[in-house]
Amino acid sequence: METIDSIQEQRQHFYDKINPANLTPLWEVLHDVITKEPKTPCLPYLWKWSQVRQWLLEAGGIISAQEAERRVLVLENPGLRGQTRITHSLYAGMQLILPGEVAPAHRHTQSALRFIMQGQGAYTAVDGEKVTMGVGDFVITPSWTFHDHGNTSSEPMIWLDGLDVPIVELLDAQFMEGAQELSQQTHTSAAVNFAKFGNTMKPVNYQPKSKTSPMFWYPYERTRQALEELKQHSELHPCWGHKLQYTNPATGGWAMPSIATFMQLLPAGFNGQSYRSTDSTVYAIVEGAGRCCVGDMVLEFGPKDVFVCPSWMPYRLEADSDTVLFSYSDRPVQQALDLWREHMG
Ligand code: 1HN
Repeated sequence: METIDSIQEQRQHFYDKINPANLTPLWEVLHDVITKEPKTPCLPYLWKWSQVRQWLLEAGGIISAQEAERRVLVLENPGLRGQTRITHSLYAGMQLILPGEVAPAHRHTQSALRFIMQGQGAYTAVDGEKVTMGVGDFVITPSWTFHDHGNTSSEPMIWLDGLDVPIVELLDAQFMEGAQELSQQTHTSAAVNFAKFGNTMKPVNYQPKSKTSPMFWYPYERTRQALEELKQHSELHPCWGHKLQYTNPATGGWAMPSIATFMQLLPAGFNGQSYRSTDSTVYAIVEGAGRCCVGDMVLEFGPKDVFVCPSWMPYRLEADSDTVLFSYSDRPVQQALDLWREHMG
């Protein structure tokens, strides 16, 4: 009769035999790979603005934007250290440009968003169009478009970068190149772009060049006005308050093909119900203060703090004063693959 030990031995012998041929038995790993629910290494965490800002300005004293190419402190998830990412699928970093500096022009297949945290008047040039950025503005750098940044103002400029770096890495579709010139010659300003696409209209002969929104500058003032209007006259959602998604005005779909972006308002005293979704989400506070109760953690937030909620972990939002939150996630990718789920309560 075969004993359990001898069966194990026989199996191990078999595994050892097939191993050099790069074969492995699925049944030994099946339930580690196909889990009942999302099993993310991503952990909840909050980065305090005062601390990040201080260290970023300190970095400004030890390396120039030009030498660094991009002077950025990566917000690395504590569960994903060494992997240059804030969630399993998305990157986040805080970038500093000092007065007079330029970050040289380059392009890559990774898509980027900028969300402005501090300063007014620095610019980013995207494919020859110049965007002057202010606090709360959301700016897009589509895949494979040349972009450079410069600060012609007298104040340091800091913004949050969000990129789909880990998604592009997973797909082994990374390409990057520098431009001939340090800074691009700009031929038009984002105000023209906004006139074309920012008023629920579009040029009559518009032909999309890519899946990314042709409007790549979403000024805060307009978004804030819309949220204020909703606060006065619209019903509050029990989980997310008043929440809008940024859209591609030509399609009504997401502004970026790989990253969903949102802005929401939680009125003072908001005590949100529990919510979870499969898209791990990065939040940046624009105005106000409150807390996010996520898993067994309470993340107390104030203006310009950044925090992350992992996939499928229930969380609740509370606001002490009127609070405006920008957020981004990989929801468009999950929806394109019919994977996205949410659950309330
Ligand atoms: C990048 O190009 C920028 O253009 C910022 O400002 C952060 C992180 C990874 C890869 C490329 C930028 C980046 C990046």
